[in-house]
Amino acid sequence: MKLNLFGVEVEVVQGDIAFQPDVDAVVNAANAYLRPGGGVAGAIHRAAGTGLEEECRPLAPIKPGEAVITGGHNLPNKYVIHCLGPIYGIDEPADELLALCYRNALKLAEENEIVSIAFPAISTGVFGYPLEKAARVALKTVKETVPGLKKVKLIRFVLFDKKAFEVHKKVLQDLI
Ligand code: AR6
Repeated sequence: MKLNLFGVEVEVVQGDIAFQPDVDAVVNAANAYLRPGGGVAGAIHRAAGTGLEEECRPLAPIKPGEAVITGGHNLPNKYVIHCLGPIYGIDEPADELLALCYRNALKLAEENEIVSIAFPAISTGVFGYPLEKAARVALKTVKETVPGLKKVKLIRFVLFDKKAFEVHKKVLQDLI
């Protein structure tokens, strides 16, 4: 599903964040130490190779809501933007910290003249954020941010499973 908001394509697809060869940047649902882990971080670091971990080391640790940018190494993307989402029930206020991830990632994208960017559903795996709540925060934040974007023309949400994909599609439809 795809729609145009203020000249920016906002798209929701089912797929693997580590295999998005047609976008400039992919976003990592990182851990504070920017190390490989499970889920998205594991997939991104596996595909990028150990050079990514080395580039990440001096940038860590990061705080919930923060984002940092690196090269894509062996990924098909020029950049990786690493965001630390809130651990649900621990890092508060969760909705504000999650929104901050998306805002900070898009800010870095603008600063680096990134035209296309793909996000996973940050915090909805190991960090336990309820899927629909997280989708509402993510898509609302993107909707609020797009009018100010000058460089970014495509924002893609890449959902791993069908359920997450359906939830994000519904939330995007509700927002318009
Ligand atoms: N592509 C797209 N989405 C994925 C993929 C993939 N390859 N793999 C999982 N997902 P998570 P978090 C979905 O746990 O909750 C890591 O170990 C997954 O189904 O990757 O922010 C880090 O090292 C879920 O909906 O990120 C951190 O310690 C969503 O992506 C911690 O987990 C996010 O799941 C971060 O936890």
